[in-house]
Amino acid sequence: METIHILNGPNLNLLGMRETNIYGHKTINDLEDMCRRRASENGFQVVFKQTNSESTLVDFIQEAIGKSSAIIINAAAYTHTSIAILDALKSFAGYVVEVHISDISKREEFRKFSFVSLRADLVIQGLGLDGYIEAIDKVVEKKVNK
Ligand code: CA2
Repeated sequence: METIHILNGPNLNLLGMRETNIYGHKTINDLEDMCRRRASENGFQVVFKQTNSESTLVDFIQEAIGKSSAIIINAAAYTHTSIAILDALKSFAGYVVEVHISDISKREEFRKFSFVSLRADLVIQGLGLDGYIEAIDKVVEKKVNK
């Protein structure tokens, strides 16, 4: 069975607990359940991780190399700052989908630039947690159309 790595960066463990006006009421556990369900309905298994640490996020990306056909990543604030995460993603040969819960193009100036976008094959933003489901669907489509 093919695997998708779904990787989440800093503070996303607080989903559903704070800033619900921006990020909604569902928790990271709800998100993990939603992703696992959608992936398994389509014959994929999921490695789902969250970390507050930049270096651990780099480690998670490296773990996907040779194991997963796709990475779905919400690098959270590291999106806007991390060349290390960009470099790690460049070492991964599979399909990369960048997801943001909010629409970063419509928020503060400092959120408008994304290092992750320099490697991502697809960017999905502003769809709330449904953006992750959309990302899984795109990975599935990509495989079907191969
Ligand atoms: O919209 C997104 O998904 C972001 O990646 C979320 C990041 C933010 O830094 C990016 O600019 C856009 C922040 C994640 C923090 O998530 C929280 C969730 C609930 C409560 C507090 C923070």
